[in-house]
Amino acid sequence: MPQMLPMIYAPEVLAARAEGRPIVALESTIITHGMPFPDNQIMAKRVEQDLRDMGVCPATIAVMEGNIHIGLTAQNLERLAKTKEAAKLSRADLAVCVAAGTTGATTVAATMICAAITGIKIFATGGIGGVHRGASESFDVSADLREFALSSVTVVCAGAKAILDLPKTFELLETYGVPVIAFGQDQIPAFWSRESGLIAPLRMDDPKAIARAHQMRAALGLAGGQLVVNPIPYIDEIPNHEIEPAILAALAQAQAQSISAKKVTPFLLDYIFQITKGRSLAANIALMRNNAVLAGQIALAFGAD
Ligand code: PSU
Ligand code: MN
Repeated sequence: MPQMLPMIYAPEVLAARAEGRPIVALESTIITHGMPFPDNQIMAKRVEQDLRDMGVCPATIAVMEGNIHIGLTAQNLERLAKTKEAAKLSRADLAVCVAAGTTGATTVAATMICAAITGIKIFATGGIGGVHRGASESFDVSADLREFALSSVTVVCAGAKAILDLPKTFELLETYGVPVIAFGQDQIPAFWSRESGLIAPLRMDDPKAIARAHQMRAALGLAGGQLVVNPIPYIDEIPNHEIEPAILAALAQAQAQSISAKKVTPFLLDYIFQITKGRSLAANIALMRNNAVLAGQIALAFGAD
């Protein structure tokens, strides 16, 4: 590992490394830009504890005052959950934030980069970025998609949010050579809903098979990771016909207010949260916990290597 990088490992991550216990990375943009305080802090703590209960070490990743934190202490997690100053970091701005000594939360793309340089193979998130609806005009395509083709980390998510253009998102992943693996069902899930109407290119029902495929990709010398799309539990799902009107209202409002670039995803999430009176947030927390558990199972299947 490069010595000159300003990395700070949480004590529990160092202990897990020393004892050969598996580690799962977690992102921080979902904390700073994806959910309001205090739900964001409650969610992050609960997800971390879910992993500890399985014997897996959580490593929430964020940049704080220029240091790349691999795992956050409870105090740092609270500071991050409360701050309104954190930048939203992707591949383009991660190095600038570290060099400038400022604070930023890592998106899926930036979390993958940090996980890869520290040798963490598996990462759990809620939803990934993707091709936005209207992308043929706006060219708004999340940097997350290209990252799956570059950083060798297996990412567990609940699909792409239905605020996106799902067919285009998965077409682009195919172009980039990213394995998209539906867990336990044939369809790609759509974040708040279990079904998207799209059949996944690959399906696996066993976390061990996902771990083996990850290792084989590495053995073949293929760059990039795998994307595991894990359906939200039945009891927590919001059916498509119920969430779609909220999505359309949010998209119309984003257009009316000329919201663009990095602000789009947080704006839409917040607006949908307001319209659904918190139901979208409850679903988001449930699917995040569900993804962490699957990531933990895959991490246990990897073993300590
Ligand atoms: N999914 C969520 N909440 C979030 C995000 C995704 O449920 O906050 C964040 C992730 O960090 C993801 C980012 O990487 O949104 C994508 O942003 P953009 O569309 O600007 O690339
Ligand atoms: Mn974007």
